[in-house]
Amino acid sequence: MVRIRAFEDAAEDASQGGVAVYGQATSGRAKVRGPLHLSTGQEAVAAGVCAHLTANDYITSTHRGHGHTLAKGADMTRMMCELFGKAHGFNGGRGGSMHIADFSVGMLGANGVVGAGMPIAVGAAHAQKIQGRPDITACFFGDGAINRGPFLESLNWAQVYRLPVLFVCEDNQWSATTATSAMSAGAGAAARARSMDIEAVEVDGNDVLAVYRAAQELVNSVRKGDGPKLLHTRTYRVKGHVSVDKAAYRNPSEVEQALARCPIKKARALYLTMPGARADVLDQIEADAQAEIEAALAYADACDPPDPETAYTHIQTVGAGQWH
Ligand SMILES: Cc1ncc(C[n+]2csc(CCOP(=O)(O)OP(=O)(O)O)c2C)c(N)n1
Repeated sequence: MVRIRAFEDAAEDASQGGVAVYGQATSGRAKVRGPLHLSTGQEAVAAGVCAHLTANDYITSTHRGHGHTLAKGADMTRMMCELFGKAHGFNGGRGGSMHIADFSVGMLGANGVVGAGMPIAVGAAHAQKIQGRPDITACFFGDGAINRGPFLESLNWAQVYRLPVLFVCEDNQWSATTATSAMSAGAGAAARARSMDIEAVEVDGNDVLAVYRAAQELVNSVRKGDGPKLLHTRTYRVKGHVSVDKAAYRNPSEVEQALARCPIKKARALYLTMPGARADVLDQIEADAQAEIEAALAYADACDPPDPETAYTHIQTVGAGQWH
């Protein structure tokens, strides 16, 4: 959680033209350009779920995917390089924040199209089942995605074929500038899953222990071959929809309440109630994350962009069926 927070804070800063590593804000051009969707305050969902996944398990993610990717084991430096548009990035600097994929850790892709990761997850899980593998796929999606067709199709297909998928609804209560409650009929993701006889569990998404425990049971069950399950995590989107969005459309009091429920603060407080707990251990975890992000920023800043000679690589000439 602490590494994800460090990453999100640094990425936000870099998108505004400041680079935290130098200890000063620079007013020059932003190092990260384009839309940046931050998962600040939602770290417990990624951490609590991915803690139960092996390197061979898959995940699919959303447009807000940095946390899921880091929690699945992806390298922080390569992710920052991707945000900076540099050659060492996961996609050679061509994808940016919303198109990160790292197959080496089973991260099949962030996705700028809401809900589009869901059928990809189900396809991956179908392959896992056909191949008789012991692996599963965890599919992260937002509360807004449940109103799109891929949600219905994916849950249905996964249940009909009893596929090894854990659907994880990261319910941060907002869908861009609209409160999800204002546009979703019924009782939400869990109720819709139950209507298809898919077991669904609802949990406080800011309580990492609660997420961890609920995910543990569901992952074990999916891995055993019990078919798909759904975990509905209730959290909150602390930042605006994208980094430039000041979120003036919402009541500041709800943000304050969410900040008071910060999952990292909550986990810290809980740990310190335990016998033998040491605050210096937690301080060291934070210091390590800070050192790691500073090194990642420095590397990304110094790294070269993709060679202009390769500008047409990975481009398909539409109609000609030919890749360059
Ligand atoms: C198919 C599609 N429709 C609309 C959009 C524009 N859009 C981007 S993010 C977003 C809101 C998504 O909300 P949610 O799924 O709850 O995820 P969150 O942003 O809250 O993490 C919308 C409508 C899109 N990217 N794709």
